[in-house]
Amino acid sequence: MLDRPNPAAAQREAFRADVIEGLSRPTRTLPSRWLYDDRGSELFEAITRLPEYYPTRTETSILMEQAEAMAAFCGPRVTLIEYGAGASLKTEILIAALAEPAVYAPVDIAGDFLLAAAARVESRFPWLEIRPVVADFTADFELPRGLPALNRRVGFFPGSTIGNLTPHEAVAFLDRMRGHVDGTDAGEAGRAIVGVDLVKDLETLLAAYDDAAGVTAAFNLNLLARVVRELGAEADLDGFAHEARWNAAESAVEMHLVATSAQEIRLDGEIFRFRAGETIHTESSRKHTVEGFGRLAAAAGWDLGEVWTDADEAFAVAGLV
Ligand code: AVJ
Repeated sequence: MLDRPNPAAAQREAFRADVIEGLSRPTRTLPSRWLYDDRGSELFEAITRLPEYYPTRTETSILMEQAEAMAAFCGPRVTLIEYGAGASLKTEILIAALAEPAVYAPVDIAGDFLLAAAARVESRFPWLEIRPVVADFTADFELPRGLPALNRRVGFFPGSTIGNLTPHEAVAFLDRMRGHVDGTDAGEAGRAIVGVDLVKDLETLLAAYDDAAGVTAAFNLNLLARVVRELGAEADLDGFAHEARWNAAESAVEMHLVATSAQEIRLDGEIFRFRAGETIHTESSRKHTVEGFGRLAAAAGWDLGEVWTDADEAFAVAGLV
């Protein structure tokens, strides 16, 4: 029999390598992308509906109010390239306002998820040409040849996912996106629409990542549960607690798993020891100012063309030109 690549096994080994590497560091870290297994994705969906978690509902209301302006910003005959196709509800608000014809190219690493999202969008917008792209948008990737260019390409990156990237990674991402959208047959320069969560009072920020119902805690602890469930590690899940912290130097809300007493995690013959109070850093969610985001965009060759915000300026949707 031929050797076939086994994506599930490859994923598990990548997860194992990240866990061993991350727990071996002096500051223990687990990459936030492992938060999103099926259970984690479900918990994140629940987070977006929490009273304390303002970003999703604020961004959605900005899109609803500004859909016409954003569609005008895209222009006629647009190819909309969405990075990470998990946000189809928000995408549908924008697509509904676009002029016909248009092309929608959702990019996502999870093929099943991508095709399900594409099918949903297709049933609602039969006039739309849909070209799903299976790729890891956090890595360097090329758009497939033959993706229609029509008049203009617009990169769409909602959800404030840009906040999970370091400034260096954010500039690299924005630069790569510019490469994807520039240079169509019609010669129009590309554009982008990016959701950015803004700096605000600490009470609001921390509550958004430490809700009263404990959903964010369950989301964070699920990562350690995965280490036990999928990698066969031994750990006391009750010995770790969720914590949201503000890192002023990085302008980021961080999620940590704090050892509430001395703890050990055993994995593959290694023992990772924690003193009481030691933590595993699981996510950074950077908060920007409009000016600060403008500087990141400028470093990637973009200008801030439009900035759409809510009345409280809690969240911004930036139109890059
Ligand atoms: C999906 C990355 C935008 O950082 O706000 C929500 C993830 N983590 N609560 C965010 C998250 C904890 C979310 N992003």
